[in-house]
Amino acid sequence: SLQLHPGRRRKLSSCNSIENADLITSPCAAEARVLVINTGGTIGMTLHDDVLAPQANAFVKSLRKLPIVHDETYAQQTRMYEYYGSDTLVLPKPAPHPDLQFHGLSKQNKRIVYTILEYNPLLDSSNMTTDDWGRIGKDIERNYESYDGFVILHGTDTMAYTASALSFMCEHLGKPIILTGSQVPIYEMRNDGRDNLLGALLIAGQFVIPEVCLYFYNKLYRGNRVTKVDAGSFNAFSSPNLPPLATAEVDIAINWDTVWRANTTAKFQVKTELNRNVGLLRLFPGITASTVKAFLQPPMEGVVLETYGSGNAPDNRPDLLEQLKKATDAGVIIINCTQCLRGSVSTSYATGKVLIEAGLIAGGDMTPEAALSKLSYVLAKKELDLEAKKKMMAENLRGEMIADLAGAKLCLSDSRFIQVIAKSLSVSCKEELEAIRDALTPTLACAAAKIGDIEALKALKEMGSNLCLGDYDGRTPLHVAACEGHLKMVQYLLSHGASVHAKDRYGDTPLCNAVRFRRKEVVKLLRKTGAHFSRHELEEAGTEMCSLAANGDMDGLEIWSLAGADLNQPGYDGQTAIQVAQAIGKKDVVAFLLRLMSKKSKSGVIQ
Ligand code: ASN
Repeated sequence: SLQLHPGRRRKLSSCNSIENADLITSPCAAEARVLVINTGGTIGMTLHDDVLAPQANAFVKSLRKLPIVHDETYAQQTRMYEYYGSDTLVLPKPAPHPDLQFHGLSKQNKRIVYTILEYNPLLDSSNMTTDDWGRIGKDIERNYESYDGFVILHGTDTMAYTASALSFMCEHLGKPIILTGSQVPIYEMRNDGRDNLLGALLIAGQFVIPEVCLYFYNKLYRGNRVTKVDAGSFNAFSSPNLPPLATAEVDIAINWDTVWRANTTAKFQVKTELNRNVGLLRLFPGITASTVKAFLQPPMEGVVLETYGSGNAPDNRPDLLEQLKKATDAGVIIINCTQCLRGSVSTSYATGKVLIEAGLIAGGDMTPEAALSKLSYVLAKKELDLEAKKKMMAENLRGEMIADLAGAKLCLSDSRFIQVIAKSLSVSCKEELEAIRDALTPTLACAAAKIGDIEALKALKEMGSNLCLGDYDGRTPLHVAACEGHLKMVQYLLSHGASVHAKDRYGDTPLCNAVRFRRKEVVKLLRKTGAHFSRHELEEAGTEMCSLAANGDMDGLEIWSLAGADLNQPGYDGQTAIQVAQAIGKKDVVAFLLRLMSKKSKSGVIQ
């Protein structure tokens, strides 16, 4: 019954008018096909002897009677069952949806035709094993080309594990795979199953989101980012470290920036080989070394160690650390994940550093579910040696973590930076791109400021770059533009958030730079915007102006004056510039200084 029925397509292809898509005589124009794999879970459970258990062969029959999820008239008039089989249903025609048109995915609202493949036995998800994950993966692979998207009905208890595992097993995925289920059976009067099923079907059928996702309570999440957080609420899942990929409120709003981008030309395939010698170990105060030792014994090959806070473990427990070190030396891969619901492991504490010394790999902001299934997937890769597997564990494979981009924040010559760029060109998610962008911005913006290329700065700004950021020497684009005397550029920067008070590593502000390079107009503009010398700089200016006076450098004196220096400020020996000029007989300088002073007193301090 899961065969594609090309006959229907061919027969109906004689209908040539898309405008007639809503007429039953021409259903071919706007249909999306979704395969629903029903693995079990509460959504299809009924009460037996006072406990909920899956009910076989009831789901399709029940849905067929629900007009909200099935349009029997359409099915009959288009002879749908003949072509797609009796386990196929079709959603009613949805109201026009502007979002779909906006994204150009579908000019028409599509009919979602969905075929249900029911597993036997149906499982409470507590009974799921890695074999079941493999079965789901293979069924998707087998039917991949016949459907636009896939919905997996699954119990909520282990849904986060299955979603994580499938995200890794499905390599080069190009279509949506959406897991959903419910907290209350769909047969109950008040239930969350109907909404969850409908939402998952609509998204799977109409949006090309090439990810394994989880849809629950009006939100679409990245599957490997979720965890079940509530046993008694319809809002059962949380994605603590990544915002939802979509929200289904009045409109279905897809957060396209966060959606994983296809990064390969390779064909979709499902890797069902999984290593089961993996485990989760949660640290707790007082855990004994023998517990840890026992846990890490062969055949254990990969462990997710759930540590405290930002990836910490006791650094006063050599017995414990020794067991961890012994295991990693023996080739066990241990991933450091936090027990906290939200946040990431870091090495800012001594108690975190000891784990790196013990050979652990930082798991970033991965959920334990994602880390465990990733281990299972990576360890099963027979073609890779241990080092390659470790490297893979530390990398962001499917958006399950924010890769360690610390290197990207250092400088361009850091080879890790280049690697990160190279990687992000092929593997990218919103967070990675933002980190790269932030790392590149200062350099690119300073380069643009140097040549006065406002268009380039505009482009950077449009990317969301912050033009106030300094480079490795703390030099901001405004510093550079001030040095070069690019007045328009300075103007642009000042009106787009650049700070006149930014100091580079030498303590210099853009005003200091403009004075040094004698950029008169820039100095004026900066002063107008509130730039000023520090008190210390103003004191130092005395000596500087004395030597300018001695050299007869009137341009220099004017610049200092424009920049706010007091022409009467004495130098290191107590003499002022005018006294120096008088002493050495530079009458023109004296006259110039007097003119400047009277001009200044007439017009106030700022020119
Ligand atoms: N025990 C059920 C399961 O995971 C829970 C549910 O689906 N709400 O199959």
